[in-house]
Amino acid sequence: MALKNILIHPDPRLKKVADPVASVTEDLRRLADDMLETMYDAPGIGLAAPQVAVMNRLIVMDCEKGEDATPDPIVLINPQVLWTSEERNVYEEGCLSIPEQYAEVERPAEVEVAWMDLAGKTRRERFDGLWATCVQHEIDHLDGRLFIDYLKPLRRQMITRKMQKLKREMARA
Ligand code: K2U
Ligand code: ZN
Repeated sequence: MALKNILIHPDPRLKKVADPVASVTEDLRRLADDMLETMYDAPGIGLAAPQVAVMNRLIVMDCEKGEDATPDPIVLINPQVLWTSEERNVYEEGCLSIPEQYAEVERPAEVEVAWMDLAGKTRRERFDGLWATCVQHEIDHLDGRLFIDYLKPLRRQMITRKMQKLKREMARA
C-alpha cells in the first residue's frame, strides 16, 4: 500500500479523457488499493485515477461519512452512466485536486451506473444522495471535467488563479 501524490489544478492531466481499462491485473488491484488509502488519508469520499496521474478509467468511493461509519469502499472500472433522473440536486462540492475551494453544483439527484468490479464482474446500480453526487463528480474526472467547469467563467478563473498561487508557494516551500 502506498500514498499517491494528488495532482493539483491546473494540470493538463486533469483535463484529459482517461483510457478504458482492458483487463483487471495485479497492477490495477494495487492501484485501486493505493487510491483508497490515498482517499481515506486526504480525507475524501471519492478519488479518480487521473487525480493520481494515472490515465485509466478507474474510480474509488466511500461516501459512508462519520468517524464510526463502517468503511464501505467501492471500486468502479470503466464506469458508465446509463440513466439519470429528471430530479436535480444541488450540493456544495469540493475536490481533492482543488483544495479548500467549494461551490454549489447542480446534478441529477439519482443515476444508474454500470461498471466492472475488481473480480471482472459487470455491475449495475442506482445511486442517490451523496453517492450520486460523488459518482458523477468522479466520472467527470475520467472525462477531464472538474466541478469548477460548471461555474461561471469569472468564478472559475478566480479559483484557478488561487490554485496557481498555491502551486507557486508549494514549489518555493
Ligand atoms: O474527486 C475528488 O476530488 C474527491 C471529492 C469527491 C466529492 C466531491 C464533491 C461531492 C462529493 C464527493 C471530494 O474532495 S471528497 C471531500 C468531500 C467530503 C465530503 C463531502 C464532500 C466532499
Ligand atoms: Zn474531484
